[in-house]
Amino acid sequence: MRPIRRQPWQLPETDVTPEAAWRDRRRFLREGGAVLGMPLLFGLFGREPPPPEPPILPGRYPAPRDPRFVPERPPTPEDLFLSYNNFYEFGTGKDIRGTAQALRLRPWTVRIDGLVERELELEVEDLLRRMPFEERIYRFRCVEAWSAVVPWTGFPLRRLVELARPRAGARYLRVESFLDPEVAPGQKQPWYPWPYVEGLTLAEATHELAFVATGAYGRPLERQNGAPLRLVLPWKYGFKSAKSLVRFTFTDRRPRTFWSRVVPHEYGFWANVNPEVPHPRWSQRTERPLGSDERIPTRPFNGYGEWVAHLYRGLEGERLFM
Ligand SMILES: Nc1nc2c(c(=O)[nH]1)N[C@H]1C(S)=C(S)[C@@H](COP(=O)(O)O)O[C@H]1N2
Ligand SMILES: [Mo]
Repeated sequence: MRPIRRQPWQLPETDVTPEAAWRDRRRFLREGGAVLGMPLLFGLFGREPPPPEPPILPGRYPAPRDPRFVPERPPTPEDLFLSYNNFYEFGTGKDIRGTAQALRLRPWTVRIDGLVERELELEVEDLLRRMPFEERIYRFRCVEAWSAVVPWTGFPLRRLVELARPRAGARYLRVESFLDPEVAPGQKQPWYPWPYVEGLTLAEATHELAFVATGAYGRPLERQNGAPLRLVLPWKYGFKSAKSLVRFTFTDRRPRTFWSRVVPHEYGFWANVNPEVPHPRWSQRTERPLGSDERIPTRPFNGYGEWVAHLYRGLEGERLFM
């Protein structure tokens, strides 16, 4: 269904700007810009450009590469990684790079709470300073059947678990993305259960492959890719790798994840990659590497089965693959 067509002088709610910006625009119009036409002007001046922010710990990049993780395919071209994104906070399409620039990375407070020895709240720079950085080139497989090969920089998630010191009853780690509808237009859509939440078992969170990325391609992450820190779980579908995290909670209950709440029969808790288990609306047998038109076979656990298959022994009754 299409909404009634808007008149040119009517703006959608999302374009409402602070008064200061609006006054400047009025002055601009008065001073002769009006001939360009209203819609164009609102498009160009609807948002104040945010002041630039210095990158976070730029001196830590590039980090030494872990030679255990070198996939057979070359990395995805960086410009594609930076411009073809999934980040519903900023829109449902793949072209959210521009919109995502509104995200402010300072202050960025990270909370570690729940069943831990001592709850922590610290600025992202303080957290990252305590972590050893390395580079890992991982395969990345989106549930929509496109894939990438990405040189991430960051640290094993296990290091963060060690810092948190979970108590005996903790069985799951729940992660939460930022919540700020002022900068993230997608979060004004009330039919989504914001903020974005993901979760994994503690056995998964402390597994050698579970990674927290703070950078990619040898420099700090850009906002559209989940700055300042995100998960990377290369054996699971991409939606498990939650972006722009502000909270890590240790709990005894399986977290209700964002996508499992939106479409429970399509996106479950485990979401391990498996070519034999189709999505209800498409096959998962093959994938399209970003930047190519060919389709290549998808592998169980995205090719990381030797590393992770043991995590799921005894769990065969669970819906492990979607
Ligand atoms: N907070 C948040 N994290 C998210 C998403 C999202 O919409 N919001 N999308 C997920 C999906 S479906 C994918 S495929 C990857 C995409 O990561 P990329 O854009 O860096 O390639 O981010 C994941 N993490
Ligand atoms: Mo995805």
